[in-house]
Amino acid sequence: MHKDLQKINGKVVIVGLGITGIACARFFKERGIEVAATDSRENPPCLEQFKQYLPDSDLSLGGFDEDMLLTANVIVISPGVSLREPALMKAAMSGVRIWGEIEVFARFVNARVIAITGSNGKSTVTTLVAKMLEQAGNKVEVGGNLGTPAVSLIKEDAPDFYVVEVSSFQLESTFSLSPASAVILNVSEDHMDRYSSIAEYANAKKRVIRGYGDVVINMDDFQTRDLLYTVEPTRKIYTYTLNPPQENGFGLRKKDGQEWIYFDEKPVMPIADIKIPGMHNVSNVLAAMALVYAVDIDFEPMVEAVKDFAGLDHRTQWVAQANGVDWYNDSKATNVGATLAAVNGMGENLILIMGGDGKDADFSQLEKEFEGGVKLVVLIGKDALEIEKGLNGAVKVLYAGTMKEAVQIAHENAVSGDKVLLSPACASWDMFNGYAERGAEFVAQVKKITEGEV
Ligand code: UMA
Ligand code: ADP
Repeated sequence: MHKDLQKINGKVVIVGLGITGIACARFFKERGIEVAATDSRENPPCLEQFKQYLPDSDLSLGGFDEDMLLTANVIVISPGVSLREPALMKAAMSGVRIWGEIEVFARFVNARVIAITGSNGKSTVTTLVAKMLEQAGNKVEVGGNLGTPAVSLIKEDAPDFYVVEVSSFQLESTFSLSPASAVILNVSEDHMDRYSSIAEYANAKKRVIRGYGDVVINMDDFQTRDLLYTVEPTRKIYTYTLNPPQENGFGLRKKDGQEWIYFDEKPVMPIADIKIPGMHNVSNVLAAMALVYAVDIDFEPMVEAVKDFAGLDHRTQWVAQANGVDWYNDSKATNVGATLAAVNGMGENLILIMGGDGKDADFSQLEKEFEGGVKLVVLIGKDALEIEKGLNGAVKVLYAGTMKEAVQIAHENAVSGDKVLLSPACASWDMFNGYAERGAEFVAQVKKITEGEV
């Protein structure tokens, strides 16, 4: 029997019945462990699946069941649930162990792990790393915050690598993960409705580089650059930067009049061969290269994978051109840092559709950054007014009640040479079931309104 199954020696109580909760419930049930579950919601998304796969298990809904939690040998929490929940604090204080799903993954994983966190760029880098490893002939399982819960990636027939995107929510309750290589891509404000400060949020992210593996450091972000001095001297470090590379690092240099990616003194590829737009994506490519270089992948498969990679949907994705106006879907920009990266990469004559659930973010940085390049902001969603306050009169603002109306307003105001960009800087939950639904609705409305136009 696996040593961690022996350690559990009793019941696992799952907290939260979203996709993580159901994956964990099934994981333990399949290994012969007694499972129970509780959720603060009356009707959590995976309730029916739980009833189907675990018909005999205890279930308590509409609040975290303190009594059930106190009977647990191990509690497994979902990322959407904070460790600060009073019922969980009480259980922890009475000695019950609390593991997040990534902690379960870390204990049972049977191959090398590459782990990626950061405020922005995680999904892009995670996907690119997996493609580079596959290009080099490896068998790879990829998931985590990207969409497939990490525990459900674990197969008896082990792959060569697991590549996991991990969020700060997941890292809070993770302590045994020791990735072969790991990175914190960047730290900018997000999830301020969950954390008391950006320092607390950054500290959660820093848990990704615990363990013994190699560490990849972004030298262009002051929050991550400092890791150089805090990582144990026994660990191998690889750096990356949009400036000339450091020793053992990836960076950019001019070669024959073109900007090239270099590793140390070795030219790797011209950045003109990268399909995904913007300098933030060049930074993402450098991060992915450093992560796989650390596990001994050659330059050739790295470069092949980069050249092939057209990017993920909903990330600064070109949608249509009509009447000389280009439309872009960046629905995945769910915080201010992501929207700023997209806006900076797009240049001038921008009409921006923004808004949604702002997660208590500070929108005042937008004022300075939008001046000049952005000609109109169309606001939707719950925190539209907060964004207008943050803009402080720097840009013209119009309000829309729906995505359809927002697209109509953008269409009426756009002239040839303009770009319309959906880059909300907010979560979507107030109006949609996630960023993908929001992006799909935008694309559908754009297609409808530009139909017949050339
Ligand atoms: N919730 C309750 N009561 C509960 C349990 C959850 O109200 O008892 C709420 C949470 O506050 C949250 C929602 O339900 O608003 C979903 O939470 P969850 O933990 O059940 O989420 P899952 O369905 O398991 O999905 C999670 C990640 N969601 C979150 O971290 C909120 C997914 O990331 C991830 O893809 C999935 O696990 C697989 O790992 C989504 C996300 O928004 C895309 N992540 C944040 C981000 O990227 O910024 C961190
Ligand atoms: P995540 O998984 O961290 O949300 P994604 O790769 O899905 O990251 O990209 C989300 C959005 O963040 C993109 O639409 C883009 O606007 C922005 N973005 C991507 N990479 C970066 C980066 N390195 N720095 C800043 N913003 C970025």
